[in-house]
Amino acid sequence: MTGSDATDVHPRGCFITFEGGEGAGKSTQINLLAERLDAEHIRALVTREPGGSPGAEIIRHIILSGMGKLLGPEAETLLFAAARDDHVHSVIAPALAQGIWVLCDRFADSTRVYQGKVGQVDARLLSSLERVTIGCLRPDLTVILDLPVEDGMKRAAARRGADAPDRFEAEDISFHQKLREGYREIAASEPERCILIDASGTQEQVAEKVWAAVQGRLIETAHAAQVNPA
Ligand code: Z5A
Repeated sequence: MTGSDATDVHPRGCFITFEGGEGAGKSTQINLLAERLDAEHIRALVTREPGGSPGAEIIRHIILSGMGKLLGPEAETLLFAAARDDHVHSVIAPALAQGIWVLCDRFADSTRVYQGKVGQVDARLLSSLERVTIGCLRPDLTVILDLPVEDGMKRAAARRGADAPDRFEAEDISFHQKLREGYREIAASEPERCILIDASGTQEQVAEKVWAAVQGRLIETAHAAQVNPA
């Protein structure tokens, strides 16, 4: 497939989100996927949440410093929503409209799991905020990297070295266990959108599984639509 093929068969870029617990390998895999898409001449933008736009990066700093937690769970949720609103409207939606693929490290499922399932923030508040911030925008594919909690925490600690843990890294093991359950529930309830990938292999083994999902669910589907238009 060439770059022009990719945008021709899919006028709007594909939107892929990566989710999972701490240290699951999202950043690593998103960058490997971007390299693979580049080799296929598919234009892709790598971004992240919270953050991804200048305004949202400022909010990220406030959240990860622990300041948001001091304001309470609802106010911290509003900070995530404000960051997402800016990111979606100034970065994600314009890129997709230009046919650029967007690979986002965490998105709305993180709010559902961290603030909803684990943080117990009212589901009505979460769904109202989701409606305002993302509207009808849904990922075409969500890759959920699944890893035993202890392994993810070990990976994250090794990467962090002597640095202090951030707001979420500092939470205890039961918090991270609930996160894992929350992601597995989402994967089971939305199989058309989500794929749960065992992230315990080597980076290369995991990358092969991610690529197989992207090829099977997005690239081949786009080809089929081109060959057999509705
Ligand atoms: N949050 C929220 O509460 N609500 C929301 O709506 C949103 C987010 C959007 C952002 O943290 C925090 O915000 C996040 C949820 C919350 N909290 N946590 N924790 P972040 O962006 O700073 O961090 P993160 O998203 O959790 O990612 P991470 O911990 O940095 O990990 P990762 O991206 O999944 O993993 P990695 O950096 O690719 O890999 C970690 C290390 O493992 C690294 O040294 C790699 O080289 C190594 N690695 C990667 N893959 C492998 C394999 N396969 N084998 C061995 N080692 C590996």
